[in-house]
Amino acid sequence: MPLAFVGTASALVTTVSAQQSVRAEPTVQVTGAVSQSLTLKASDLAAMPRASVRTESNGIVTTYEGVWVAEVLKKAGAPLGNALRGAALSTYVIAVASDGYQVVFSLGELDPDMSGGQFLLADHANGQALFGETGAFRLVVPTDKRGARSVRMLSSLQVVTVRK
Ligand SMILES: Nc1nc2c(c(=O)[nH]1)N[C@H]1C(S)=C(S)[C@@H](COP(=O)(O)O)O[C@H]1N2
Ligand SMILES: [Mo]
Repeated sequence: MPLAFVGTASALVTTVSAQQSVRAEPTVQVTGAVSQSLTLKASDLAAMPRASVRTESNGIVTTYEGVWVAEVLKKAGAPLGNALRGAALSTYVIAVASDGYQVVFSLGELDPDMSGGQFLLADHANGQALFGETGAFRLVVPTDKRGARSVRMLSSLQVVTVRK
């Protein structure tokens, strides 16, 4: 039964590759108008300067830990601090989630040298690594009045400069 054998073998290959994609380590990417695109794993974020914020939603207090978005963008070579001037001020960042949710932030608001908002790329909540429907990474904005920009399942930060 050579044909039956071939069918079985290809089904086996499909099963193995599907399992590998399920087990793949979660990453968050930084792409677009940066000098260095990044693909960051939890271990990469663990090695960067760490920060934490406290949020309260419906009386539930959560402490998120992670890395400031500005630190991640700085690592990718985005213009921040003294370099955030002129055409660079027309830059925005799309926070893209794996369910298709997308939220736009201006680079200026993400820069703590420019603005008073807090934007944390969180990988832990209350001391536990994020998982499940929140995804491994969440963009937490404790200074916002509503939770809508708190992007769960964050998969990438896409950087776009409007002015050429
Ligand atoms: N990926 C993703 N993130 C998301 C949403 C979404 O639909 N998809 N909804 C947002 C909205 S409208 C709110 S109010 C908060 C709710 O977060 P919570 O479920 O942790 O309270 O998640 C935000 N982040
Ligand atoms: Mo919401």
